[in-house]
Amino acid sequence: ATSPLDAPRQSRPPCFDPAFRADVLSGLGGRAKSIPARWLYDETGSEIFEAITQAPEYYPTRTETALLRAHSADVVRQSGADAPVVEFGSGSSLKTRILLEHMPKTTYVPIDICGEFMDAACAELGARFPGLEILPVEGDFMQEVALPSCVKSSDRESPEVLGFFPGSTIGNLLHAEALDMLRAMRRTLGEGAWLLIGMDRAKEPDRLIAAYDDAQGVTARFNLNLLTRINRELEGSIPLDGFRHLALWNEERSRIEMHLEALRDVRFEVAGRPFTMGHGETIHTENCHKYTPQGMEDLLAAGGWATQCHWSDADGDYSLLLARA
Ligand code: AVJ
Repeated sequence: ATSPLDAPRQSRPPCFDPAFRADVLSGLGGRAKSIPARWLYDETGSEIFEAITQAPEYYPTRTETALLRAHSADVVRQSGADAPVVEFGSGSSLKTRILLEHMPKTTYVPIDICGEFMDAACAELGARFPGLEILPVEGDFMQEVALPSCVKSSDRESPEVLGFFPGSTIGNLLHAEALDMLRAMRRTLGEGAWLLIGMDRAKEPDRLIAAYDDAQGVTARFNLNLLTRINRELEGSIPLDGFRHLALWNEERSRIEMHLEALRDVRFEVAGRPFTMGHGETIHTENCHKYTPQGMEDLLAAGGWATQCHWSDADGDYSLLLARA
């Protein structure tokens, strides 16, 4: 039975995480303000991100999708069509479907911190591939994750596992974090496992900036949605018209940075605490690292993964790599 006192709980968004409050308060409290990029992806943020992938300037998704179409058969020839597929992050549906077309009867294991986000993706894939066994695992893939016992590579009876990490999501991480994650993935999947990973290449800054500051303003909405989320979930009073989206190329670190820039001096509260920002001051909200072809293979190698195949498009914009533990 629910009493009126329970009512506010029901309005709590799915996967509400007390870490959001902690990250925002500490991120706004310091001198150089920053909030981890993972908080951009609430329900609205995830929807806006889907719209970004359709923007004409945002080349990564369509380029990676074409690479997957061209090379999935190759991948599966090496891993075997029975290799369990372990996806890090819950199915970015279309890309996952392209791969699974070639292995419709295998086991699919999406790993995501949010079980609720996985449900929809799994239902869709289940309808599409009736022979597919789907075993979602709730967990943080920045650490070793315990897989269902039937999918472990180290079990010699079972086929080798194929890890899948598309989208150049690795680019969100700093070098040391990316290394830790690759090592954790190796522990999760076991020796002999395969990893199919997408990574974006460094290129002319103008094209990169356009991809992260599209003319239609979709990426701007995506970034500014973080402020809306803070206002809603953390009782914030941040003036939305006091900020603008900023995408800059950091040449030294070879990354696009997204920031929210204050357009004037602003003062606001979050979770009952006061904050002030000066005109021009920014909140750093995301890093998107871009790699050289050799840099990708070096990063994978340092994380315990030997590159077996390295595919790119004709313009050399994006890489799809198949590596082995
Ligand atoms: C989902 C992390 C791969 O870095 O390109 C796109 C996120 N941010 N536009 C990327 C993003 C702004 C995207 N990843």
